[in-house]
Amino acid sequence: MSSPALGESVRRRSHPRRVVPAVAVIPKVTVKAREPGSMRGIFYPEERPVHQVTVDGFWMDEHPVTVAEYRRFVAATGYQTVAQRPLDPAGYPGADPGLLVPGALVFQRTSGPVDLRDYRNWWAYVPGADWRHPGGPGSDSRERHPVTQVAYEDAGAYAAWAGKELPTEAEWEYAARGGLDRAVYAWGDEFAPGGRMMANTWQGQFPWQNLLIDGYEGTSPVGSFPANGYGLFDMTGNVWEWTRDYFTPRHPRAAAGGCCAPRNPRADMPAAGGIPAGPGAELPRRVIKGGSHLCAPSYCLRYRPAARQGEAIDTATCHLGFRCIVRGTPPASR
Ligand SMILES: [Ca+2]
Repeated sequence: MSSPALGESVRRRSHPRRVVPAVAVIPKVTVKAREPGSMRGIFYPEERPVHQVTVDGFWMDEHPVTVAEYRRFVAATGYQTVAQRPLDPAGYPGADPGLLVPGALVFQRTSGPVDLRDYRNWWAYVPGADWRHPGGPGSDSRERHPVTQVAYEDAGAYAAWAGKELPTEAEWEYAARGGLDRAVYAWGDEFAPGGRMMANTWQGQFPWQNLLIDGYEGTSPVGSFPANGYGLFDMTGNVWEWTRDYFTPRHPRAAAGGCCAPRNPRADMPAAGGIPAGPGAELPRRVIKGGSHLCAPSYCLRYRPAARQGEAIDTATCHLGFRCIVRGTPPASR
């Protein structure tokens, strides 16, 4: 994982720290609970077991980092994202040389139902796709939308420059719950209370029928849907968000007990079972949270605080972004 070293190099250049507004004072020493909503049949194995942890207070960006904010970082540092760099053929034995060019994964809506077991039916590696052109060359990156096509390293580099950090999974999930203990969604137990859409997800049959009941295909401007109880926008849907924790197929069993909740847990060691990356090598996966505009109940009901997924650290896609936190002393001039 190269983000700490990269972060240091960015910091040493003494660029001014640009900090976006951070709201949401999370009370100190709070206990959160994971409740995967099993009573409603909403439960994926990787969310188990339900357990409690304690997290200290922190400040969190009120919305995912936007394209405009990422643009300021790149303008100040000259930073080049993973998707903008050439690929090393040694790391991709047997790969089509035509695909070893800078690019990223772009979602392609299909014309009809496809085999949902094969993600290649709707994901395409598009040369030239990057944070400026999330849909590929010629596509635009709208300034108030979450930045996408950023790998884990790219998120860490921004956070270091901004004088912030990426949240742990526990911190992210606590913040997403907005004070609602054990609710299925970040706003309660009902997906669309009173018929009101609360987040940018996918309605219809994935990946071919997007009914657009929420008004958006693809990403939406940050803040387009109601904030949660902590004043945080887009903790659900729109884009998945990187956290700093390595992915494990389930939560630690030892944490399932009723006492002695671990304090500020973090997964600092990669688990076995990463993504193959060359002979004898694996790419570790980090936890991503929140779900995205591509999450549909028919395929991926993961727009819930408890839901989680592992993503290879070098992956950049059009539905994955991040936001930052500040631990300790609240920021004075955010
Ligand atoms: Ca949508």
